[in-house]
This record gives sequence, structure tokens and C-alpha cells, in this order.
Amino acid sequence: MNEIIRNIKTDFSNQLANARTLEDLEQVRIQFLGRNGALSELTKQMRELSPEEKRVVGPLLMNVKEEIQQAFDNAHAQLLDAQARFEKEKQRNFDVTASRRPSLEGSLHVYTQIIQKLEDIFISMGYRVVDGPEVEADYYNFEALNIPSDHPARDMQDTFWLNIPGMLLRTQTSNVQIHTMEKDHAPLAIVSPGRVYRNEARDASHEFMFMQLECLYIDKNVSMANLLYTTQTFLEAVFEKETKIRVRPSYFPFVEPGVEIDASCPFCKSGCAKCKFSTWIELLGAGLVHPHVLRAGGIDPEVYSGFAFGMGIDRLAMIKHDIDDVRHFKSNKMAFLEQF
Ligand code: FA5
Repeated sequence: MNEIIRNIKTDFSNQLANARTLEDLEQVRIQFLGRNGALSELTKQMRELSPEEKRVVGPLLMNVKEEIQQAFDNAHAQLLDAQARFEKEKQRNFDVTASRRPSLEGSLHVYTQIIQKLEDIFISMGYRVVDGPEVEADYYNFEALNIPSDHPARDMQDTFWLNIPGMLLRTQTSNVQIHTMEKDHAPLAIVSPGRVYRNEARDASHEFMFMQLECLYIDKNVSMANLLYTTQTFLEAVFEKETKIRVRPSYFPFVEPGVEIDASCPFCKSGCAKCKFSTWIELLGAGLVHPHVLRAGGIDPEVYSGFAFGMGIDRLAMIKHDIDDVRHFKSNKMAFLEQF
């Protein structure tokens, strides 16, 4: 028993010496003086001893308890005192006249801001936002979109091929069309913003990595009228003003008929630099989903029809915010980023 008491004392002294904070000290108290601490355990063990042993060990235990309690109280008082002095010193040295270094206020990147706005518009119209893979199989980016390997339309989208056969970096967000049809079947209403890649030389209006947004709606009896109404409603929400649309025939292999949709210039009535003095802004590639594409997605074109449209988010942001060079978006220049 003597030896146990000696060990407890040594252990306590070491731990007390290492306690730096009030929290450390509390741990020491719990371990030695707490209800289930070392000293309580020892008192419980006393019950097993004979009356003679109790007469010897009892006073020893009383002494050590007092010693440990006293040492603990001293250390506690010292630490409280040191803490109070530290706080006082801190207040004494606090310079109320010191100036704060100016801090930089962050903001969301202009891409993020515009994508959030576009998504909100589509969500309010009942669309669902989906994501698509950027590393893609030829099948989803071209083949299933009615662009077989010998199709000249492949030349319109210079492709970054990977050194894995049949794999590429997607050239358009239209790849989500097939993935979503395969997974969710008809009817569906989805929108998908994301990065796309084209092996093009960079200039003020061309990037090799840029953002597109794809919209796809499939149901029974979907017609050109639904496409035109939806795109006009969408463009009015984007520009926050009454907007007319102009439709021109165009060609994309995955839609038939294919069109391009222009918006009346939201900045002028009779021509300005933003609309290249034409009063129209070219914004959307669109059309009714080609029956071959519906079939590739596992949807029966005799029962369902749909429309799709796509747009370049960089170009939209450039028009909206009067940005003169598409390369600014990824330049990380503070002077550019701070404006948004
Ligand atoms: C397409 O990519 C079609 N997938 C759009 C579509 C979807 C048509 C659904 C029909 C139905 P296009 O190749 O025109 O279309 O590109 C769409 C937009 O991406 C362009 O209008 C332009 O705003 C943007 N874009 C194209 N190339 C670049 C580039 N190098 N840098 C920045 N933006 C670009």
C-alpha cells in the first residue's frame, strides 16, 4: 500500500508540473481527486484491509490526500493569477489607435454568378440541373448525337483526343443529352452548365476551354412553338426586360430542324457596339431533337419529341458585363475579378 501511495504522489507531481492551462489542471483533478480518481480508488481498497493495517494506512492516506489537495489548490491559484496578469497586460498594451491592414473582400467568380442566375431561371421553369462528364467517350459526344466518325460536322468542333482510344474531352455540353435520356427516360426537362474543350487557337473571342449550357426538354407533342416560347421566356429573364427573338435556319446534326435564335439587343434600340450595330445578339443554337438521337437515348420518337438548345456562357457574360476579351475569365487578374 505504501508503494502504491508513493507512486500516486510521483505520478501526481509529474502531471501537475506539465499542466499548462486550466483545462490541463482539471484533467489532473479528475484523475487524482475526482469521484473515480486514484485517491477514491485507494479509499475503496482500504475496506479490504485488517483493522491493524487500517490503523497504519489510514493516516498515511489522509496525509497524502491533504498534500495532493494542497498542491493542486496552489497550482490552480497560480494559474488563475498568471492568467489574470496576462489579460491585464493585454489590455494595457492594446492600442486603440492602431490601424488595421486593409482586407480584401472576396466575391464569387463571374462564371459562378452567371451560372447561378441561369440555373435559378431554369429551376423556376421546372427544369432540373444535371452534371455531365468532361472526359467523355466519342459515342456520347459525337456518335449518339448523329455525328458518325466520317461526318464533316466533326470538323466544326476541333477535338482534344486522349491517348485512350475512343476517349476525348467533350467539345459540347450536348453529351448530357444521351446520358440523361439513358438514365431518366422520357419525359424530362433538364439543364446542364459546364466546361467544354476545343482544340482552337486563343484570341479575344475564342478559348480552348470555355463554358456552355445545354437545355433539353422531352415529352409528348413537343413542337417548335414550345422551343420558341421557352427561349424567349428564358432570354427575358436573363436580360430582365422585354425581349424579342429572331429565328434563323441553321444546322446541328442532333436536331431537325436546326435553328439559331437571336435576342433583340437589350442595350439599344437602333444599334450599338454590343450588337455590332445590328440590334440583334446571336445567342442560341437550337432545334427539335433528331429522331436518331432519341432512339440512341432509348426513347421512341413515334411517341415522344423534344427540343434542345445550347449556348456559350462566356459569350453571354461578355455581352452582359461588357467584357472585351474572353481570356480575362481565367486570367486571375485582380483588376478584372474585383469588378464582379
Ligand atoms: C454547340 O456546341 C451545340 N452543342 C449547341 C446546340 C445545343 C445546338 C443544342 C442545338 C441544340 P456551337 O459549336 O455553335 O454549338 O457552340 C455553342 C456556343 O459556344 C457558341 O455560340 C459560342 O457562344 C460558344 N463557343 C464556341 N466556340 C467557342 C470558343 N472557342 N470560345 C468561347 N466560346 C465558344
